[in-house]
Amino acid sequence: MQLNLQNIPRVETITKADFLKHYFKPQKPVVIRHLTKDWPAYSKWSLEYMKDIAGDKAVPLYDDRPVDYKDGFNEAHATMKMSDYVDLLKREPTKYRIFLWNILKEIPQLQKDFNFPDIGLKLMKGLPMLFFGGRDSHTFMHYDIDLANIFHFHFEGKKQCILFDQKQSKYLYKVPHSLITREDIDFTKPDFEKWPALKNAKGWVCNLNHGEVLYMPEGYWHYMKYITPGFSMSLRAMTKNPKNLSKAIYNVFLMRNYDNLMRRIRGQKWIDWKNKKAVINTHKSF
Ligand SMILES: O=C(O)CCC(=O)C(=O)O
Repeated sequence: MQLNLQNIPRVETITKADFLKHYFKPQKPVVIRHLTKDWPAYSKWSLEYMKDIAGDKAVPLYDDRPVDYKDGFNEAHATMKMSDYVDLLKREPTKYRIFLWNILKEIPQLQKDFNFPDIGLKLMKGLPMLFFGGRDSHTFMHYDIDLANIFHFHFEGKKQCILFDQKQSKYLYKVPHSLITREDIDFTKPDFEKWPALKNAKGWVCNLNHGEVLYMPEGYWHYMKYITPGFSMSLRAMTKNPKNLSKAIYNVFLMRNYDNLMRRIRGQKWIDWKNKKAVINTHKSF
């Protein structure tokens, strides 16, 4: 048995009007194959180019260890020089990923290599973020704290993306007071004996190749698996839905601080309780 996933539609190009009508308004994902064809990044961006341009930068790295109460929110697990990291990615599979690396702050000249596409949404200019990963590494199933619309551009290699909308949360073993599902679920081949509610979830899947962009609607859950080493850039546009905006404000100002406080007070017991609650809540409602 496999997850109930349908292929995300793929288009070669798209007009602003069609994007808004067919994907943004109904909040459906889409892969656009040729949106980046006229960017310098399309021919320039590769792991080798990143090594040349940012080789001396110390980069924060994340692996797939479970959340520890001692870690701060999104706190890195290690750091390495970018040149050593790219060598590692090319040499062997590694769990180490770069997550949310702000290009403008770190390597401003990369800004000349791309533009903010005119797709009918106001993209946030200050927040282009980079993500890197090694063969077979993955990013846990999560959604973004601000429930933004995300345009996820992929470079070098192949990446699998599995998505669910927020209505599926009740089947996904969502950990309370967080933005993640149980980290021990392998969404590429889930154990349905252990996680039976996943049988009811309906989601989406695609493989992204060099230069392709995936549009992820507001608050969509995403699980990314790097099939080969590569990297991606996300551009985002704020949610336009008042309900999602209030959830984003709640997440940023209340949820995150409450969770940090509880980690300090209750330590690992808080994390263990949340993980148990993820199963109890899901099995209660499915
Ligand atoms: O590709 C990744 O490693 C994570 C991407 C992601 O979480 C995002 O674009 O919001």
